[in-house]
Amino acid sequence: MIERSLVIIKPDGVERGLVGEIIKRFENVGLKIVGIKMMWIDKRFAEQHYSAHKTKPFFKELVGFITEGPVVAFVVEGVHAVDNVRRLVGHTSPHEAAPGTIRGDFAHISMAYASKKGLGGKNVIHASGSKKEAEEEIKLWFKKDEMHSYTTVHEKHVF
Ligand code: IDP
Ligand code: MG
Repeated sequence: MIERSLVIIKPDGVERGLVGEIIKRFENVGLKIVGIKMMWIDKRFAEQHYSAHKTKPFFKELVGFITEGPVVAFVVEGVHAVDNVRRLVGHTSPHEAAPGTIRGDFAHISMAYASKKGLGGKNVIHASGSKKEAEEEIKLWFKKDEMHSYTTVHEKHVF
């Protein structure tokens, strides 16, 4: 039941100075950060990360968006981490994301609006969509020696 999930603060989130705000939300619920780094990924890496979306009409714009500035990538660990992280992140389209979620609190655009403008949907953050996706994404983004095992003070009460 203890899972790991990949989170990426996208270039819009980094440029808006939301890194601290966002990380805090995962720490607040007792999820544990086991790896973290800033990266400015290139087109090839972005295409690999979003390979499941290769045939989507917004693929090129999405790759353009995720490579337009540096991102902060981290791996969180905890009980049902994949679902819990998605719950904190909120709906893909910020205009449908509930207040209290990261996308609902820090953005309001819709994917329809982004597509109409010919842009990738700027929704601040990425989170793995399933356990399988999490495993693949963590392998792509993090080397084994970039991840750490340690005990947090929360674990006594949260895990
Ligand atoms: P997710 O990030 O919530 O898992 P996905 O469907 O996997 O959502 O889409 C990946 C990313 O592609 C979204 O986070 C968003 O940035 C972008 N995206 C999704 N749908 C659209 C669209 O219709 N137009 C433009 N960009 C989109
Ligand atoms: Mg997804």
